[in-house]
This record gives sequence, structure tokens and C-alpha cells, in this order.
Amino acid sequence: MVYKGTILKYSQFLSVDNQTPIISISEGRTPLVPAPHIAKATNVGGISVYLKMEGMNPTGSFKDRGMTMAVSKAIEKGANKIICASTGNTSASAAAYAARARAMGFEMECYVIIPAGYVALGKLSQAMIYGAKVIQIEGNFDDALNIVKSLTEKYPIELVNSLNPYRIQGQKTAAYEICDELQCAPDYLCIPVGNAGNITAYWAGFKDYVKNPSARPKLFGFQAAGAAPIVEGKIIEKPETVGTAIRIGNPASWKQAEQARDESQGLIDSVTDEEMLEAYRMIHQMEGLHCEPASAASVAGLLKAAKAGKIQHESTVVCVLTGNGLKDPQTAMNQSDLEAAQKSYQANEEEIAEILNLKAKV
Ligand code: AN7
Repeated sequence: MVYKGTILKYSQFLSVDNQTPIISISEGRTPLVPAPHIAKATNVGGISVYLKMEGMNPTGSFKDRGMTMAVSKAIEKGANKIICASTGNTSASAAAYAARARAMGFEMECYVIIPAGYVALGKLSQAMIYGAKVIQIEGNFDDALNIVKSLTEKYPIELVNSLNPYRIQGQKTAAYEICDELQCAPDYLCIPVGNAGNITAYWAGFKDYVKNPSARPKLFGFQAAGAAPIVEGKIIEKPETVGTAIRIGNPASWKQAEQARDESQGLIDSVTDEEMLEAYRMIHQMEGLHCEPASAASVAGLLKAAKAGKIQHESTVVCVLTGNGLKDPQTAMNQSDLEAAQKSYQANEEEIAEILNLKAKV
């Protein structure tokens, strides 16, 4: 049978029935890829590391799992406008599902509020081509979220940030997929933390799926050091990080993330931008895989935790790569030999053979 997305696949765990119009673009079913070279770099004996490639969702991030639910439920209750604050991926996803809903004949407008200058080009361009109304503000994500919360209280427009419980519900499906594929839960799940919806969703998903509490994974969440409110125990007024997706100073699901950490006997720690970028290069250069910078916080966090002796021998670890590498081409180029790539040469075969240092066949 043709795969038709996360809602139909896991409907028994979701608040849907045959009255729910299902707005799906076949999200989910993302690859779980072995990462033996990262496993080796942890220096933990017998460890197995898998990367959950959430950037291979239809709009290139895990947000699609929650958005299929949020938009379907918004339409079920008769809404015709949705709005979100976003560091980029939520806006791309909301815009795509709104487009799909319109194509199916529903009236549905999408408005996205984003921090000016801090959204990776791939994400901004997606929101635009999918037909969302994009509003850039002079402020950060937290300012945008405050505006959106207030607007949705005052006006008839549906909030599709992860404060919307259907977003969290839909995102649980990633945990189900991991358990289905491994035929058990991993020992550890490493995940970037921004607004903290995803770590909340994974924990809820593992609790649904794994009845024996001792068989559930420890959740290891990682914030960027310049945007680590949960680690520091205080709101960060001016969050900064190269991982703009997680440049968030006051996460909406702060308490739930702490609960996931505590109930799973996990941890929430921070990784520096340098650690994140090193992991980002490793994911590309050692595994031939890709992700956006913020996603690499999961691998950077694994390496940090392993070094600190917090990962048991022989364990199975899943790192969630939350967003697609093509979202942020600028950081990819900045992390490479930008100068060499920007040079251009005459279209001359001999000259190019010389630059490439090729020796003629004998
Ligand atoms: C690639 O799009 O908050 O902890 O507005 O895009 O559930 O917030 C994005 C978050 C990790 C953090 N990785 O997830 C938004 C937004 C990527 C992300 C996160 C985000 P949460």
C-alpha cells in the first residue's frame, strides 16, 4: 500500500477520527542511518550510533510531523488562518501545509513572524514560495512568539507553534518510528533543544510505545551555549548561536523538557558553537550525511557526554538530525574553503589540469 503520512500510519495514537480532514504531504518514514565513524569517535566500546534523518521530511525538517496534525485539526474546527513565530523551519512547514490545504479546496491563509536577519535562506525562501505572508520583525524568536501568542488570544487565528498540543502529538511519531525500526527503544536519544517541543514530544512518544519504564531511553537534550536557558536556569534575553534554528532564550515547553529529562534520567546540557560546527563537519565529512548547524548539536552533545563518561558501553544511541543541510548553505560554505570556491578560472583545459595537479597517463 502507498504510504500516506504519519496520521494514517499512527492514527491510533492521535486525536483523529473519520471526521478529521487529513492534510498530509507524506511526512515521516525518515531514514535511520548507521553512523559508524561517529560511533568510533565517541571512544565508547561497543556503541551503536544511528542518525534519524528528520531533514528528509517533505519540507526538510521534523516540523512536518506536528504540522500535519496542527493544520488538519485547525481545519476540522473551521479555522481559515494559521500563524506562527519561527526561527525558520516551523514557518516553512506551516506554509507548506497551508498550501496543501488550499489545493484541497479549504480556505487557509498562513502568516509567519520571523526574526529579521536570522533565518537561513533556504527556510525563508520556502515560506515565500509556499505562499505564506512573511513578516520579519526587529526582534528575536521570543519576541515573535509573544506577539503571536497575544494575537491568537485576541483574534480568530490558529496558533501552530508547538504550544499547540496537536504539534506535540504529531511529533511523537518520530519516536514510534525509531522503536519500530530498532524493534526496541534505544538506550539514549540525543536531540537539539530550542523551544523544547521536540524533546517533549519524543518523551511522550516513548511513553506511549514502550510500556516497561526501564526499557525507555534516557533523553539527552542539547542547547547552544549562547542560548541555553534550561541549562542556566534563567531566561536568556539575547540568545546567540550559529545554530539559528535554536536561537531561543525562553522555551515554551521549558517545564515539559525538564520533566522529560528527569523522568528519563537524562540530561540537558549545552554545546558551544565550535563543538556544534565540529560535529556538523563530521556528519558531512565522516558519514556523507547532512544536516543544518543546529541539528549537529545532537552529535556534538553525544561526543561531549561520551567524553564525560556518561554513555554506557555497548549502548545504542539515536541522534536526531532535525533539519536538512540544504536549509543553510551559507554556513556550509563558511565552514569550507570559501576563498577557493569563489575563485574562477579561464575555461582552459591545460590550466585546469595544472590547478588540479594532474599528471598525464603514461
Ligand atoms: C532544525 O522553526 O523553533 O526544541 O521556529 O528548526 O522543538 O524547538 C525550530 C526549532 C531543532 C529545536 N532543530 O526544536 C522554529 C523552531 C531544528 C529546528 C529545533 C528547531 P524544539
